Formats: sequence, C-alpha cells, structure tokens
Amino acid sequence: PKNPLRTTDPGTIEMLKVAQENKLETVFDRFVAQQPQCGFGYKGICCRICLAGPCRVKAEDGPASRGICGATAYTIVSRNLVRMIAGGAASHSEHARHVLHTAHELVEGKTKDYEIKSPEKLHKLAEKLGIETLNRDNMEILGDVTELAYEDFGRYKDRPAAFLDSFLIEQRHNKFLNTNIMPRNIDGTVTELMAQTAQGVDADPVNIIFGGLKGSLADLVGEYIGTNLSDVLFGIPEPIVSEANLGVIEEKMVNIAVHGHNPVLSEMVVGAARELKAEAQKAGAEGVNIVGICCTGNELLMREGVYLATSSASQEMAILTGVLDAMVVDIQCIYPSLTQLCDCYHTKMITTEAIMKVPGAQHLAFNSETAMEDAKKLVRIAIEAYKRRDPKKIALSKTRNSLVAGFSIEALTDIFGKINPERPFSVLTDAILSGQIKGVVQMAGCNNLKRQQDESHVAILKELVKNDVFVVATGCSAGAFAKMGLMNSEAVEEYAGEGLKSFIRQLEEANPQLSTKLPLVFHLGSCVDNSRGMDLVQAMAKELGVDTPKVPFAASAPEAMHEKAVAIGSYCVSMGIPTHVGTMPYLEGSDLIYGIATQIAHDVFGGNFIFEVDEKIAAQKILNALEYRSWKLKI
Ligand code: BF8
Ligand code: SF4
Repeated sequence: PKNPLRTTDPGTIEMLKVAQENKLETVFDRFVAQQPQCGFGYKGICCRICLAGPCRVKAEDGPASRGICGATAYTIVSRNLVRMIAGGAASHSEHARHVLHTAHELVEGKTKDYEIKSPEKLHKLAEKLGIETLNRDNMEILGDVTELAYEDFGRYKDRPAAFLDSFLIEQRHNKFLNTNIMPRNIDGTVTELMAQTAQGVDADPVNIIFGGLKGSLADLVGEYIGTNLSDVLFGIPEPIVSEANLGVIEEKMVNIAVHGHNPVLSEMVVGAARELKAEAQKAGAEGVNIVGICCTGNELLMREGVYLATSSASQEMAILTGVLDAMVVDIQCIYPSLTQLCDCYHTKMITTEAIMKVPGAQHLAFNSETAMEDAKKLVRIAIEAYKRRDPKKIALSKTRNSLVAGFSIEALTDIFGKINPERPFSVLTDAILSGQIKGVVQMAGCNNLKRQQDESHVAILKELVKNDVFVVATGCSAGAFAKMGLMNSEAVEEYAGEGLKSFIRQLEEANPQLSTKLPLVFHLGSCVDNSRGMDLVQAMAKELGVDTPKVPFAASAPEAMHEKAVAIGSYCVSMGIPTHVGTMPYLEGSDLIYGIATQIAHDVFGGNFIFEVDEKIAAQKILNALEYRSWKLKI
C-alpha cells in the first residue's frame, strides 16, 4: 500500500512509531492480521440467522444458490442489512434514553446535579411538540416533554413518533405515511425489525428494505430526543474555539480522556475536574485536563470547548503518550483493546455504564442521582494514577491544531439572521441560487481502516470546498477536520473556492459580535447531532418552498464503519438526500438490493445511495447531484 501505516493523521503517525518501537499491538496491526476478510460476509451472502446455518450463497443457480431454508441472495442480503439498521437505531436510542432518564430524574427531583441550562430551548422544543408553555413552570414543561419522549419509545397507539413528526415538513410527513415507513415508536420498531427478519418470516426484499427504512427513521427519533434534550440540559452550542489532536494531552496536567458518546457523564466530569484542581496541584500537576475522544468529545467540544484528543480509529494512541492518567468510557465505539494497552502503562481504564464493561477495566457505576460524587471519584482515580507515571514511557505528540466549533442550528440561524433576520436560511439558499455556493454537504461518519484513516474525509472535503460547497460535519468526520487543522479560518484562506470564501467572509462581516472568525467546515456536533443536519435541509426546503429532494443538499460518509452509520445513511436517503458512502456495506451479493439502494430509493424518496470508494470520483458525483438540483431549481 502507498501508506503502510494506514493513517494520514499526523498525531496518530507520531504515536504509531511509539507503538512499533515498543512492540505494542494496535488496531492497525489487527486490521492487517484480518486480511483477507471473508468474501461471503463482505458480499452479505452469509446467513447465520438460524442454527441450521451458517449458509452461504455459493452458486448462481441450483440448490447452492440458496440457504437451507431456500432464502435467496436478495433475502439474505436485505435481512443482514436491515439488522444493522436495527442495531444502529438501538444504539442511538439507548444514548437518547439515558439523556431522557436524566431529564426525568431532574423533573422528579431525584438529582440535584443537573439543571435546565437552556430554558429557551425547552420552550421552543415544547412548542414544537404542541406542549403548552404559557404561565407554566419550566419543570412542569420538561415533565410533559419527557413523558412524550417516553411515549415515543414505547407508544402502542397508531400515531407517529412525536420527536420525528413535529420536526418534519409536511411533504416528508406525507411521504413517510404514504409509504408506510413512519415509525410510531422506537422500541417497537426495532423489535418488529428483528421479528420481520427472523428465520421463515419476510423473504420479500422490498418489504424488508422498507422495514429497514422505518427502522432508520426510528433511529432519527432517538437522535432528535438525544440532541434536543442534551441542548436543554447542557446548553445550545454556540461558536467556540478550541484545539484538537493528540498534542492536547499535556505532560504537566492530570489528563483524563472521556470517550464514548453520552454527555450525561462527561459533562459532570468536566465540572468535577474544575472543582478538584487543587487536589491535582497537590499531587504535583498544574490542573486537570479533560480531553475528548469520539462523540462524547464532540459533545464537550461543542458546548464547553473541551479539547478533542482524537477520533475512533486512533483512540488507542491517546494511551501511548504515556501521560494519559485515566480513560473514562461510557458507550459505543470503544475498542475492547484499550485495557490491553492500559496494562502496559499507568493509565486507568474505567467503564461507567451497566451495559458496557470490559474485562480488565475498573467499573464505576455512574448514576444521575449521585452524578457529581461519581464524577469526582473518577477524577480522583486519575489524580492517583498521575502519581504512578513512568517517565521512561512518556512520548508526547506535538500535533495540535486550532479550531472553531459549536454550530447548532440556532447558532447558524443567528449568524444568517444578521443578514436577513426575517428569513435567515434565505441567506444560504440565495447564495446557492445566485451561484455563489453550489450547495450544502453534510459530512459524517466514522473511521474505517479499509481506508487510510482520515484520508477520504479530507480528500472529499478539499474537493468540495474548492468547488464552493458549504460543508457541515459531525462525528469522526468532524473529528478528522478538527485534528487536521481544517476547521479554522486559515483553512478558508487556503482551501475554499472564491465563491465559498466570499460567502464565509460575508457572514463574518455581518457578525462582528463573534469572538472568532468562521471556519472552513461547520461542526454540527456528535453523531446524534446528524439530526441537526435534517433540520438544516428542511429549513432550506421551507425557504425554497419545495420538498427535500429538490434541495441542493447531499451527505457523505467516506469512512463509514458502525451500524449507527448504516442507520444514518438510510434515513438520509429517506429524507430525500443523495448520500455518498465510501466503504461498501455488505450488499454486493445482490444486484437487486444494490439497485434498490442506488436507484429505486430515488424513485420513491428522492434520495439515493452513492457507493464510491474513489475520493475524486465520489466528490464529482456529489457535485453532480448538487448541480443537478440547483439547475432544476432555477428552471
Ligand atoms: O457516533 S462517527 S466511529 S464515534 S459511530 Fe463511532 Fe462512527 Fe465515530 Fe460517534 Ni458516530
Ligand atoms: Fe440458512 Fe435459512 Fe437459517 Fe439463514 S435462515 S441460516 S439461510 S437456513
């Protein structure tokens, strides 16, 4: 391969050398050890849904072209695929459920450690959901909001999930009802999908895929609950400056990485770190440095300006600096291998959630009732570990880049609103209609070592901004840009095309109150905050007076990995968005399913998957999709 390291992230490259010198195994070695990966699995034509299997589609025709029960390639591929969506929806909603429980405990008076940080968001959310706000106490309003959110998890009545329906423009609402994919709840939809795809149930690939799309919308319900309630409890993100990459882990500090997804825990750790500064100083450090990994990092970066240490594929690298004192994890995207590396260092690994334990890690159950107390225990474990650092093992990274994050829809509305207060999003759509910018692309998703880490994110971004596309980003895609120094104003100068540059400068001139210049790519938040992107595309649709399939808006997940990414991609398609994916999902074993994903979906929902591993060609396909839509709008 052109780059045997399989990463393009300079911080990770520094640390990989440390791993190699010390013969420490990392994900990069295990990726190589797994090659070649199974061809049947890759194509999605291995079925192990029942104990008669595993069955593989081994021939074009005859008995070997089907599983023992007679399931054909298209049935097996579609079942496998939508079970991934069910997994994604379950994951995002588990995250949302935790935020919801915390909000509920606050309402019940069971926790004193949380508050309604943004009454403004609470009121807006309640109004959207049809909950009365006039002359009512905030806690009462939050009580009704949480009740409705709980109903969205388990509703049996035939009524669409409120945390989706209230966020949809009319045309999408009707489309989802007419195609029978509007979920009425989350838990029931995930369960139904498992039942639908069990041995001997649905064999019709179209019906299975439509079940999957309903599952993907259930995922979006969870994301809407997660994003909105997090904003209520922890504040609406606003533009904020910070830094990213492994160099933010500093020798003179007690360093705690918060890794995973849920702000409920990590927000408390940030508070506890501030309170326990004196204890850290007593131990010889200058203070406590919280750094984020993956999406919990994005959550804290967006609201608190906490440094982002790294993203998913390079999570192990944080330990190799030799100065990470604790790795505190909640749920999702956490490599079980972390303990293996922690064992070679003084670093303490601590799991905190009942459904997420790793052999070798210490488990400290985190409860919202005792949140601050628990968070302080975590910080103290790190301070103790700090005293046991081995100076011989210290290998600091020099890579850290400045960034600007914090672009919630509210923040974007404020920024655009300085130019047109009545119709903020017309600023964006007018710029598209005038040709100043070509459209909007939401870059999202993970790292996947099938690609060189971050290479595809960066290559596609550069191609898009050079061609005047306004880019928003979430998750590890945003992480890649932050780490690489592409999420700041200098990057606008260096990489933006003339149209995009003038658009961003125009926004800056209209917003002198901002303490920072604007970045090349606008950070929308964590993966659940892809829901913010769905608000954005619909705000643009409203402004243009059209349905979403007519909006010059596309999505791209160049290095998709997690089941959650499969769910997100699928709801983007349902939302009428052309959606590029750069790592192939397991569907090449059925031309029919490939066709449904890339073409039939377009006929029904107006969105479609664009599977393309070559970055240049992918960027061109995304640009073509945007251009076609802008051209249609203008005629
Ligand atoms: O939810 S982008 S690798 S960290 S799944 Fe995971 Fe993928 Fe990163 Fe965030 Ni999202
Ligand atoms: Fe084989 Fe059918 Fe069982 Fe799948 S469900 S493992 S194809 S017998």
